[in-house]
Amino acid sequence: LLSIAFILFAVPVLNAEERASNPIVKHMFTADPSAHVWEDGRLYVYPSTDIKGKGYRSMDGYHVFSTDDMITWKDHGEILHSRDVEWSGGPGRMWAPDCVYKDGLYYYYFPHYNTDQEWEIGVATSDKPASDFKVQGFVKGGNGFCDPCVYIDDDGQAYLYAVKRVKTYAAKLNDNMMEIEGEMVRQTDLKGLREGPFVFKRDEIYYLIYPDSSPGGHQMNYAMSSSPLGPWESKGIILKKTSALTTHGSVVEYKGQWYLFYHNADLSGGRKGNRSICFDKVTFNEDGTMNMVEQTPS
Ligand code: FUB
Repeated sequence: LLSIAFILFAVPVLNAEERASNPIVKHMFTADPSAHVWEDGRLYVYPSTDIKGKGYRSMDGYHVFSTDDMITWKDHGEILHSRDVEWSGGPGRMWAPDCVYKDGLYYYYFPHYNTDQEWEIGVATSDKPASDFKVQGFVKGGNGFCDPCVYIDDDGQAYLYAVKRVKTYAAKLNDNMMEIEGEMVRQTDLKGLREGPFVFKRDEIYYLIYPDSSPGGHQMNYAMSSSPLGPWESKGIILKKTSALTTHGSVVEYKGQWYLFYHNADLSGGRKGNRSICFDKVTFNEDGTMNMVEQTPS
């Protein structure tokens, strides 16, 4: 009896926290990690969820993970599912998300199909970083766009980056964080861009990292600019292909060290739609250029 009780109560605890090297989540498949450090001092990762044995179209909900030591990761559980989305066109197609914090609220952006089977960028909000998200609608002016990234500059202005037909567009977001100011403007000069832009700033330089379409496995590239809306100068590759076909990630500084979050497919033995999130250190040169990231093997 004692051993049955142990199994019943121990399994959820083991699943909720993982001590990990790459990949950092092993009890489920995860991809497209967007990493952020919030005011509570923890680093949170907002990935998409891959479904075991299935492909990208089946992706249907989101978990959040967090750490305070880059070793032990807590799974906060599922924060959103297609059934929570009033304007949903049906299950699946919940692709790469992002999250930002503004004036006491966390804004969670997720691409999902509407009833016309077209992409919308959904918006859910919460006053907590990893629970209680409520869908508020979708970004007005964002129809047809996927892979949202939202960046808030030091002056409080928010920018939305998103992808349509393998091109990245960007625009300012209004104060309500749900409407585009003007129109989405094509960001040219992003050599070879395929999808998945992520923007961050370091020492007054804006960086946009993005996957290319390299055959056999996409590689992560980066571009630099002195403005959040470009023009961008493509600088080359920072992550060579992984065991996954796609690549998609984010860059964040935590406790004085910069990291690249990305995914591979080592855990599934290279299965395209069964990816796993990873991280590795990233370093910069004096002129701000980035060095190639070494992948820690799984
Ligand atoms: O995870 C589904 C899609 O695959 C993402 O939206 C793309 O960026 C690619 O990683």
